[in-house]
Amino acid sequence: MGHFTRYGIFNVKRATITSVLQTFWSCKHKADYSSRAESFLTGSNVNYLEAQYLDWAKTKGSIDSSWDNFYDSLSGPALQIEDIQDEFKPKSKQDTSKDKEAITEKIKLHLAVQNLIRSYQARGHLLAKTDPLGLSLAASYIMKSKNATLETKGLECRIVSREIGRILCEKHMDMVFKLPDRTCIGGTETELSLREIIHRLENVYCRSIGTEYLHLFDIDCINFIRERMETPGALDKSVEEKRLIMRRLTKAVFLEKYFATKWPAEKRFGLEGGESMVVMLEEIVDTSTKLGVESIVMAMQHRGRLNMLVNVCRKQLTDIFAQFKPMEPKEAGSGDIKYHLGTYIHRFIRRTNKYIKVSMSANPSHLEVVSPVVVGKTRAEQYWKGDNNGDKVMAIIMHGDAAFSGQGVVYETMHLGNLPAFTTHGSIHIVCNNQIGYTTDPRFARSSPYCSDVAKCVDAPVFHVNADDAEAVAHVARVAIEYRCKFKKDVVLDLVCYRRFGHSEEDEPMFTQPFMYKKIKSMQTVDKIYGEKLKSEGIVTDADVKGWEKEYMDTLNRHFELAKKVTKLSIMDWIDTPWTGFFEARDPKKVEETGISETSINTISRHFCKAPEPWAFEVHKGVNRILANREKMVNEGVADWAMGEALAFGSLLRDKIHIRFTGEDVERGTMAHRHHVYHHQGVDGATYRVLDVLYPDQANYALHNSSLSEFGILGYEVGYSYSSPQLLTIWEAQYGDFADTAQPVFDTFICNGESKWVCQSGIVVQLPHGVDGAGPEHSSGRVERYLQACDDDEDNIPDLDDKEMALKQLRSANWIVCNVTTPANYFHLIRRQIALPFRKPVILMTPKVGLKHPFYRSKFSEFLPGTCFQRAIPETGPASKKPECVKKLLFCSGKVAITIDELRKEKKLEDQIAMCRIEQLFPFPYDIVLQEFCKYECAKVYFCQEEHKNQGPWLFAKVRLENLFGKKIECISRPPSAASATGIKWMHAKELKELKEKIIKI
Ligand SMILES: Cc1ncc(C[n+]2csc(CCOP(=O)(O)OP(=O)(O)O)c2C)c(N)n1
Repeated sequence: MGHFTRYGIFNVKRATITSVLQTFWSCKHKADYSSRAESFLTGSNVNYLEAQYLDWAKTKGSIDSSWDNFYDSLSGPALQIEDIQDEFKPKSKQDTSKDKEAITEKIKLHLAVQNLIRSYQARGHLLAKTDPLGLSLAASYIMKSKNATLETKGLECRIVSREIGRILCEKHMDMVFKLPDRTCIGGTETELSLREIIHRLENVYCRSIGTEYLHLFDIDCINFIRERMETPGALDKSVEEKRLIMRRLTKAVFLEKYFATKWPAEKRFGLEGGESMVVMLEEIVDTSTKLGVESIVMAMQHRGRLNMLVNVCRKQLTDIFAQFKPMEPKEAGSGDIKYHLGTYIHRFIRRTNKYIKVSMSANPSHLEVVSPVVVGKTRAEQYWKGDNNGDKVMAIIMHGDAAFSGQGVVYETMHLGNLPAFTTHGSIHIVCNNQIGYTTDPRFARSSPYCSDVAKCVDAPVFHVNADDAEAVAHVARVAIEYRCKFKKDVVLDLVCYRRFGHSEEDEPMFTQPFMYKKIKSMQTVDKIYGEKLKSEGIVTDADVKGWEKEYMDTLNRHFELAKKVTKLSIMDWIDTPWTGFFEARDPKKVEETGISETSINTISRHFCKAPEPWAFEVHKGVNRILANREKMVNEGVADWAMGEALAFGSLLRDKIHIRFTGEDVERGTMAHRHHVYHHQGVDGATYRVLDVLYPDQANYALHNSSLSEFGILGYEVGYSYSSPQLLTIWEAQYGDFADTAQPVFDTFICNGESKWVCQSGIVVQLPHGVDGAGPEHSSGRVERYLQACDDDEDNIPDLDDKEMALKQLRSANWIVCNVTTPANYFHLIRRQIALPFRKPVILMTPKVGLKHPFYRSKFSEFLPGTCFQRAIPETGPASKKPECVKKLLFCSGKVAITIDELRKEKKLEDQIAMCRIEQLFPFPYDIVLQEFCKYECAKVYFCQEEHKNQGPWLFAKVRLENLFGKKIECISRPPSAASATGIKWMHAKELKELKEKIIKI
């Protein structure tokens, strides 16, 4: 057959599109026509085109209009095949075979050039010289994993361009090719020689910057980055900019040198080898002010933190230097080491004449735990500023390379980026990639060429940059901030640097990385490298550089002298989120009323049991049943757990307290007891949010189901809770034990954040808890863990005659641990969080069976003014009437109270067994407990729990009770166990039977 055009003119009027396309397809095999047409009409494309044609024929406008011409021509009177032929196809029908070959060759070359350009865009980063040490190349990683020998010169190039050496070779280098639309390397030129194309692509993609962006879903994002990277001259800097970069480098390098000279043996995790991070941050801060950002919330790891505090956050040098000497602290608390402390400042940016607030969050040693915290904080600040799109407030999170690739919480943080209730509208992540984690090489620490690969699963671009090329560093910083502000999406900057010294200043890196450190010893500092460059360009003189160095050294010396005069350490000076005016405006000795008026109870409870109008909103029948039950309870003046909660939330919202409540499935409630959001049964996605429409001018109720992440979400909510005292933040675990996967947040923020950094949080953590036959992992909220972290001294019983004892206990506690058994007590506890003149985290064991159990009910009278949170609930039944007859006094906490109560009723032992429920386990209610102990003089005293003996509150309560009573007490519990509960029904029943027998044994 030969040539494509031999099929001549097709009349396709009555033919189906398939037959036309299939004819093309068969031609493809017979004919020798362009490979472009070939790829256009592949078998699968034929199917696609047919389907699309049918759509188009049915409804014009149903597909993109760019297809109109094509299909018009197919369905027109006659189709000229030539019309849809490749643009490279000659029109003449008398082509010779020589012509054809030439044309084919030309097409092949053009396509190869197009592919080549795309190859560089997609994979150029693999060849980028981002490692200042020149020891590693991303391409080598891939070569190694393919078992190829790296020494095979030029082989790495094939990873990037598969065309060079195969289709394109030296003889084509001076041929001129038309540039496709999808590149900006030409600038105003539309065609370039192959040599020039490669040269420009190498410059853009394979020098100091490795850009990963073609994986992005949004073509606008791709085009934006392409344009910022490829446009000729994009990386050029003005003289002013260059001089500014030089000055910034001088400061960064000289500060580290100063530390090293003055305190050579002091741990500070110096930035040496990565000092251009200061240039990166400064460029971001400057540019962000131009783009409307008013506040940057930052977090970072240890590496170079002091330098960032000084040169970016503008913390007073005096304060930093003073931290190097031992000083008595002004405030109580443990404080923290200098490279964990936070700060905030309102900075004036000269380049833009604008102010910006920059804060650095205090963070613990556990790497990356601060990441979710800081995004939560950012979101909260956006909320308070009414910044719904993240125009004004932005997060910057800095990471180490080993931690960024190793810690799962990085993903748990980044995956929140696009969730409506959690997004911060794009964060900037900066990896201080010194290519080592303590003593471990990346090749033993991750399974991917880059430490930043987690970014790919959240659709974020990554810019790898050689830290020794300061201008490239400034350039990617600017592109990143512009990208974030335009698209409101995460972006990652991977600053590839090295660590000039050991992990800390005490370490000898030659022990473990001799080869790398031999190379490092030969490296010049980045200010020297850049200084030489600028001198050779005639932009600075030696005198300029020396002048800047001297100027900065003078400043350092001046502050060094001032620091000598500082005699006391004030942790307050390092606070990162001040609550201006809150403490001053409150009476420190007063807890506000937690009870609410009858009218409020009425309004909230009636609203909570009312469905929306049926004509407007169709709720599920089951919800209607629940509401009917609620209404019945309201008519009886009784509240269950859900109602107690609604009364607490509703009244706080009325009082303008913003509530944020998240966790897995919290909107309905895991056990389907809450139902704060109804779903329209006939309209997809339509919801009715019950407590959002309670009072016309109420505060915002941010109730949101969260992703299935405990570590990430709890960290986030802790960050949110730091933002303001006029806020109730609650995180609820699906089952209490799931909080285990968020353990670092408890250990490093919630339980000791105030002690380390004087930053208070009123977060409430709700942990469904109870041994009720649900198996090992759905039973226990592991209250023993939280009790073990309480910071009181069990040998030190407070002054029980002091009327302010309870408040003083609370004030000095690191957190509050409760297991409450009545809806009214839950209500008062929640409201007390706001009524206190300070903020404390609450760890609350919440009920499961109790949610619907009649024992867990309260009368409305228990919510009225004058009522308050009961730290312990003494016996009020028959036993209390004749205390001298009581044989057994059981102290307990939580759901076991139901078992005790039911049993003694059943066995008619109500007058012989007294029960005191300890609702607030920490701080321990010594006063109430002692009163009960004294009241039942003849009774034998036990602590009773349903948990296994080595778990639950027993061990915590035991020492306190024994110290208080001055005698030993016994425990009634399940036997010790490794698991928190059995998963075998038979075993559960047996254990329960034995527990019950012990309870009623007189
Ligand atoms: C969760 C956690 N695991 C381990 C450590 C101990 N540790 C502190 S720094 C460090 C190395 C971190 O390497 P990288 O993230 O690359 O940061 P670099 O110190 O190199 O700047 C390790 C293992 C820690 N602080 N936190």
